[in-house]
Amino acid sequence: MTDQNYSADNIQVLEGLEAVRKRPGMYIGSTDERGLHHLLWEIVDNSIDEAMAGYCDKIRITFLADGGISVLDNGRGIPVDKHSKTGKSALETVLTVLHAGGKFGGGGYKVSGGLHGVGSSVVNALSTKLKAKVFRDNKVWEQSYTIGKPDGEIQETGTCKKTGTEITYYPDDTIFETLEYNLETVYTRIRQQAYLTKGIELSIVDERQNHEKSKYRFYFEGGVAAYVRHINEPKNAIAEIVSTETVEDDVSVEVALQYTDSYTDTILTFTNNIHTSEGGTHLAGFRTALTKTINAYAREHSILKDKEENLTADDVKEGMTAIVSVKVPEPQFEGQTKSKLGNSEVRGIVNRAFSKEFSKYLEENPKDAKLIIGKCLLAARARLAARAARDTVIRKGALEGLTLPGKLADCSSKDPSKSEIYIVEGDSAGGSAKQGRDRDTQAILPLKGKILNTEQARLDKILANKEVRSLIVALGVGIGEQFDIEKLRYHKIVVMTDADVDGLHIRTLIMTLFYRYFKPIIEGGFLYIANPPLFKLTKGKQAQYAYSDEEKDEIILSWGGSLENNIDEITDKPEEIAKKVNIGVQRYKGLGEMNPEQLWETTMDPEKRTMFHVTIKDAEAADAIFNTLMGPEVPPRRKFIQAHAKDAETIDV
Ligand code: 0RA
Repeated sequence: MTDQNYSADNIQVLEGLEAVRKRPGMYIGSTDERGLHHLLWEIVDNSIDEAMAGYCDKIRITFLADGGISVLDNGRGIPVDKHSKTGKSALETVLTVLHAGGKFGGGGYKVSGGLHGVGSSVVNALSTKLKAKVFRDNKVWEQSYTIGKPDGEIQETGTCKKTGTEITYYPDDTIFETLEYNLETVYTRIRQQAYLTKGIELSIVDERQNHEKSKYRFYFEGGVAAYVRHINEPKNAIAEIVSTETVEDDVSVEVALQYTDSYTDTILTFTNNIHTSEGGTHLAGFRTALTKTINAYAREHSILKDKEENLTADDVKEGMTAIVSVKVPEPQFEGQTKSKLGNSEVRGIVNRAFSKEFSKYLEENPKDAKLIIGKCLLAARARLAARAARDTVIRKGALEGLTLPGKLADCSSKDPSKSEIYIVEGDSAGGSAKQGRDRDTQAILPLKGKILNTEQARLDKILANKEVRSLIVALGVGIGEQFDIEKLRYHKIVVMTDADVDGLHIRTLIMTLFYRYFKPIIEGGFLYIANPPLFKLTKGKQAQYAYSDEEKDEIILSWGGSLENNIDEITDKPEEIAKKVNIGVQRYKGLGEMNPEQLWETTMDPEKRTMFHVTIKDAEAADAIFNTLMGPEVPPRRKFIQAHAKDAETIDV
């Protein structure tokens, strides 16, 4: 080594550190809570790499009382002897040179690309202080750093029997917006890592001040199968967990899968323990294998008849939970967030490995096979029925021939910006609304209250419903490919339903319908919810409407208060006051109880009314509620309605 080399090396290091501190986001994504956690993942990932290479089975993360975070493993210990060329130890190189991590991987699996694997040097650069301790060759070695620069040479500080590495760092508060680690976030990530690396024990110790002291240990003998069991805990499994573990051409493949009676699927894919949220070749290989194997089995056992179509990839994944975890020596990450695996050889490897194991499983477990395929067939039938239903509505021109529905009481204005349509629940409320409205600008379309009663109705069926088709025709925008927001006939679409469970039902249905098929209408701000009163209060000739329980009580108190002298006893209970001073309290159970004038005055008069503007977020929430309402099990649905009926009256405003 020459001096020249050494100083050139050092200059590089200093420039590297500076670059990281200047643009931390480039290296760790952000400097908020996420970025702060990223530091920990960087350090822990190195220990996990050591575990994946087979040299380490325990990792402990400690949140120290003094604000530091320490990560200790029982691996081989990062080498501390000086490299002949650079004059630096592997330890110092790993901690000071950008992207140095992989070079010392010594085989093993090392991750590259994306934000992962940028290396411990980035953590060092973004920490006010970092201390490394290495247990190796019966000796303890220590070196400390300040803002990424070594405080001095590495020191031998004692003897020991164990091997391992301990990194303790103190995130820089001038870089990070917060220094508070979120234990839940840490648990989730660490639990996942424990599932993905069989036999590894990860523990998390919290010694922080102002925190409850805690220690958690994560260890899962079962690997990815245990992960599937964990995810399926709240669900109803219909078959056993299938799992495979193979190695081909240095690519290791672990797959675990289990079917449940749910309609949604959860497929998580990992490459070298990193969640590949955009999927990639491992996912493609898995899905091909799954579809092919199930179809082959179903044909062979005549469950699928000759003339029947093959099950699609979507049919076979309904209700499935699967983990696909591959370890690839040189992963290529692609995609927008670099979380899509690109290695093409992995597709075939996963496909072969899983096909073989899965067909063996089906042959050996005919009962499970029957249940699984039965479930897939059901999904296929629903898909075909949905397509047929959708075709009847969406088919080109299907709506064109239709004239405006007879039930629609249209407004005389043809200017959409001045026109409103009230979608009203039930014919009787529709009648009041028709009489009470401003005919120039307000159209009324009554919808039958019971359109949503079909058990397990899919939205496609609802689309084929006559009532709903009337609505679509009335709006004028078409649907599917023909949708054209420019043709919208009303710039205010107001959903006016009763304040009860049925009303909530219809409102949820309409919001979901718009969310899924007419999103631009919501985005354009054209969808509203009417706000009818809940009470009418009368006292002599005075009358006032209340739109909430609180408002009703306020009115009673104010009226009662002004007549205080007439009350013998002092009370602040609104019901008692109402009785004592002869206030009439009429609760409106439905819109139908209001006469046309009342409906106009309280709910429809643009000068006086209040309405809730529906945002995409509201509609998204409605969509989620819709899924629960339309779910297969009746009891949870009922429970949900009971639990939320009251909230829903107020939250989605
Ligand atoms: C390269 C070589 C060797 C160990 C490690 C890396 C290593 C790195 C980290 C990072 C955190 N914990 C770690 N443990 C080990 C040792 C090579 C040998 O002993 O032959």
